[in-house]
Amino acid sequence: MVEKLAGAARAQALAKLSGWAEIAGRDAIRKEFKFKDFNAAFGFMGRVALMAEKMDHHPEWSNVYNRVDVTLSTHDAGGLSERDIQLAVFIDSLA
Ligand code: H2B
Repeated sequence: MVEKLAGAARAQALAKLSGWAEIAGRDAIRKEFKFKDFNAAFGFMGRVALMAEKMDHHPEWSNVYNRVDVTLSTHDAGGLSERDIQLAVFIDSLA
């Protein structure tokens, strides 16, 4: 079972990220990515999808043309966990 991040550990984990915002009313983080065109956006999604499968940790996301809106939260934990931070760091390394 994955532990939900809380207190100082949560604050420290979030401090590693930039551009991710906490969502009001739910323990999750969100970031919007903008690309040159649909091809670049979908390529990004493909790379994230491969890592998501490898980690068995999946984003909630939507795509409109060149924009990809990503929300991360750990469903099994009912909130933010270290897994979301790891996936966010990976996603930022691509974008
Ligand atoms: N993704 C996310 N974001 N949170 C989870 O709790 C989660 C997941 N659990 N992907 C995994 C799959 C779980 O449902 C499977 C059975 O391992």
